[in-house]
Amino acid sequence: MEMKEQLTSLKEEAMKQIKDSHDLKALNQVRIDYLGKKGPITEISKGMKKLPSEEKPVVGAMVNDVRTAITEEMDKQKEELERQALQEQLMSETIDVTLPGTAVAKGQGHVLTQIMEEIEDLFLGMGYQIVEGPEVEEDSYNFERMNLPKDHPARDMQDTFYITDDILLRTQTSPVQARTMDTHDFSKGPLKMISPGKVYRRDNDDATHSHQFHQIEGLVVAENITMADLKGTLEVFAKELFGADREIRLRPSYFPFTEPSVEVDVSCFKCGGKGCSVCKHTGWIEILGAGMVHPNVLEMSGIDTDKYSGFAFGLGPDRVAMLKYGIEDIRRFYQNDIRFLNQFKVKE
Ligand code: 2U9
Repeated sequence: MEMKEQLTSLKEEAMKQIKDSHDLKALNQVRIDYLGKKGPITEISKGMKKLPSEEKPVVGAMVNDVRTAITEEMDKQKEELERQALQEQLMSETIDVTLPGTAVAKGQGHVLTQIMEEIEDLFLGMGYQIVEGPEVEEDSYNFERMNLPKDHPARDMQDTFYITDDILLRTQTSPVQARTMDTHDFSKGPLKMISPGKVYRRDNDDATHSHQFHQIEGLVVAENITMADLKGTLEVFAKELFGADREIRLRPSYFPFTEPSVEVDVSCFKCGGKGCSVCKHTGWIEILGAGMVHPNVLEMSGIDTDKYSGFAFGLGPDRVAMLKYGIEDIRRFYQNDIRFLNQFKVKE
């Protein structure tokens, strides 16, 4: 039975070639070679016409079986090749998660922001609230409410950026305190606040002057507030900011908005008071102005001065940062030179 043998060997041959096909192209070639129009299976089908009629169904069934077997084997091999291809692709695309990453450059708060936040935290810890206010202010809040009427000679001390006759860039943050005193409900407890922020003076910029700098002012108004409360508060402040061994001393001074007024020195944090270049060989560094709030200032906010008194103080974070880090030019803070700013990295 020659045709049957032929079919059997064709099947075996095709199976072997399918197994040996290592890519889809080769596999497709096997399909063309065996099942194509000019392939042996088609030839055998055509030759069946010449067979005796009783053999036709037997051979016909065999042809179908062989074709089915080859087709099924091809599908299996195709699946296997695709599985292998996918596996190879997955392997080649593997990410090694243990490789070190690319470092992201991290910034930090500006050195002045760092100092101001340190001071804010300190006063928050003593129960003060932090209040901010407008930089464009009314003359009345900036000067008149600070006991400096329009014709007051002390106004010459502060050259001011006027926007109109009545509107200016604030020269201190005290107007924020005046606004807060206006609305504070003293029946609910004492007023304890600090106001940090930018202030402006019409100065020519040089190593020690900047037309825009920073201030933090503090204010406490309550019953029975005395100079002792002021001194105790500033002592805690100086020790926290400059070290536990620091001492303070008060020298008489004058501000229109406080009476009496003092200038506050802290013992030198560099030499401990012996005298060095930082303290200009005096052992003391001036860091604050302060005093008991002038009764006129309290009265302008409608506060009963028979019942209430207060203390206030002011300091310049620019100056504090310059002292702390030995920075000799205030303009450094405002030039935004990244090499300067990056020296004040916050330790993690
Ligand atoms: C109210 C009443 C009084 C705030 C005060 C100073 C003294 C002071 C300077 C320090 C260096 C400004 O930053 S600086 O240039 N400030 O000397 N400031 S008492 O007095 C007030 C504030 C608010 C209602």
